[in-house]
Amino acid sequence: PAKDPLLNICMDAKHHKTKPGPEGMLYGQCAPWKDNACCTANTSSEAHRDQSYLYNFNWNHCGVMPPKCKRHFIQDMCLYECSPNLGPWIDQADSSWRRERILHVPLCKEDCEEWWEDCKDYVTCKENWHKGWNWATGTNRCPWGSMCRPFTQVFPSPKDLCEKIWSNSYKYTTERRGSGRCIQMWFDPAQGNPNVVVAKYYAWKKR
Ligand code: FOL
Repeated sequence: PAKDPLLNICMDAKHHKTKPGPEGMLYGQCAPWKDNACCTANTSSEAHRDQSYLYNFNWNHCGVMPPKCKRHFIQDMCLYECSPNLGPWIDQADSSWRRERILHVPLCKEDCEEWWEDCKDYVTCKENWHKGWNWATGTNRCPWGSMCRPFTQVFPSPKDLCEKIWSNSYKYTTERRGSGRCIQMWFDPAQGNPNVVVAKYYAWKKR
């Protein structure tokens, strides 16, 4: 059978490899993708750093982000940079720093809810973290006139967080982890990558 062009591919973005393949070692929370990844080992370790060269992005723009919250942002970055299973949701991007993006990736309910739950105590000044920062110092700072507010005020529900923070990269779903119907940010690689069957299902639905 012909190979489906939406499966096992990498988006054309800032740090992605041209095609997925084994990496031997990926750093920390990105390790689950080591057998087949769109990120290099170097990108995987940068994804764990504050102010990494990847996007010069400052997580601590309204005070220090607690570790239990930051780990979800690291996991999101690992999925975004490393996953070869986001093909069905690759879309053209109208931005200076990438040609392609992901749009409406159906995120598993638990992954979204735990992210929101663990970040509830943090504070931020923006709902969309992709655009509109003040980059005058080389890193993102809150734009003039935007106030640091509790996370729960900026993102009243898990759906608000997962959908709005990265310009609709994700779609909030009520599908459960392990259902084969939603993408997992977190998984145990001992049982293989659960997102492979999810991409297959949605690639097939799109025909
Ligand atoms: N995670 C997910 N799931 N989806 C993503 O698209 C994603 N993107 C990033 C990180 N994790 C992600 C990359 N983050 C800028 C800000 C954040 C960022 C990349 C770049 C930035 O330079 N923003 C400028 C506008 C640049 C432009 O659009 O031309 C700004 O105005 O703040």
